[in-house]
Order: sequence, then structure tokens, then C-alpha cells
Amino acid sequence: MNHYPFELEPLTFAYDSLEPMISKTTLEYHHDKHLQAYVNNLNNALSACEQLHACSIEAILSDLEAVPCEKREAVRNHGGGVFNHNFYFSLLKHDVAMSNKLEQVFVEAFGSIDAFVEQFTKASMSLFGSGWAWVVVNKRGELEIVQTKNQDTPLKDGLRPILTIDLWEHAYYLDYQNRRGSYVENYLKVIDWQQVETYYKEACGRL
Ligand code: MN3
Repeated sequence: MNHYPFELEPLTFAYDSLEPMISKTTLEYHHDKHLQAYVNNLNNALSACEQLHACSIEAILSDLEAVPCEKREAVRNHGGGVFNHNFYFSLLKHDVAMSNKLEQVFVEAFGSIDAFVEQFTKASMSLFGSGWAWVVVNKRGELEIVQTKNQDTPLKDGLRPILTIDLWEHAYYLDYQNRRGSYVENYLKVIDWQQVETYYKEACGRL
């Protein structure tokens, strides 16, 4: 149910199915503990904001000005945590290759798949502290790589995400410790490119 009270959406794959790229233990903590905390804190922040109880998380985050100012920071942080994590977990699956059509879209945007990987990795490595790197469809309908800090989302800037990576240490520290580069490299091996294609079609209305 995509409105208040928000619930923890179950993973659609087995916790151990992404090993060794992302371990069962990491997913248990990341999904069951971290995401659950964002869901609880978002519901607490929204409990007194009845005018927002029928709104989707995307609608709330796209218009944070509509959130009462004493709750805005909590909704921005915890609501962002809910949207970002649900989006991230929806992208994960073993061995789902990119279709030729989607590959063509990425090649047109970035020059080649290697160049995309290089730019996405650079954006992931250069983010200081905690946050996210994204591939988004911008207002001109073009693919673009952007970063957000903390739990900010690209939604408030009118950008439509199609791919993301969680760069908080809780996403990778148990498996990779400080080796963010190894995490990024392996993360790209467990992307469900079919789902990325679905998000691209939704964002552009075409492929
Ligand atoms: Mn996380």
C-alpha cells in the first residue's frame, strides 16, 4: 500500500540469492532493520499530518513544501529512506541481462556501456559521506547520472530515477568493509536490467 501508514514491503527474492555480491546478513540488516526503521519513523512523522495520509510517497517527496515545516525534515529524511530503499531493493536480481533496446539507450547517452560503468562508478566513488548515485531521466527526456546526499531523492528536482546505488556504509560494510569500489563493481552484477527498462519506459513513455 503506497500511502500512510506505510508498511515494510517484503523482498521479492531470497535473502541469500545475491551472494557473494551482497550477503544474506547484509540484506537481513539492510531490509529488515534499516528500512523498517525508516518506515516506522516516517509513519511517526506523518501521524499528525492527516492531509497527507492519502498521498503516495512519491507525491509527498515531490512536494515537500506541502509538509508542515516542523515535520518536513523528518519526512524528507525518513520518507526519502523509504522511497530510496524500496527503489534500490526493486532493482536487485541475479543474472538479468540488458536488452538490446536498453543497451542502445545507454550507448546513445554515455557513448558505450563501458563509459556508462566508468561514469556511474566515478559518481559512486566521489560522493563524500552517505548518499546515493542515480541514473535518472531528466526533464528533456535524457539519461543523466546524479548524486544525492543522505536520504534525499531526485524526485524533488523533477527527475525520474531508473537506477540507483545505496552508498551508505550499512549497504556494504559487512561484505566489503571500506572497499566501496568493490561493492560498486559487484553491485552492477546483480542489477535487474529488465526492471531498469520498465522504469525507463515509465519515465519516458517509450523505448
Ligand atoms: Mn541503505
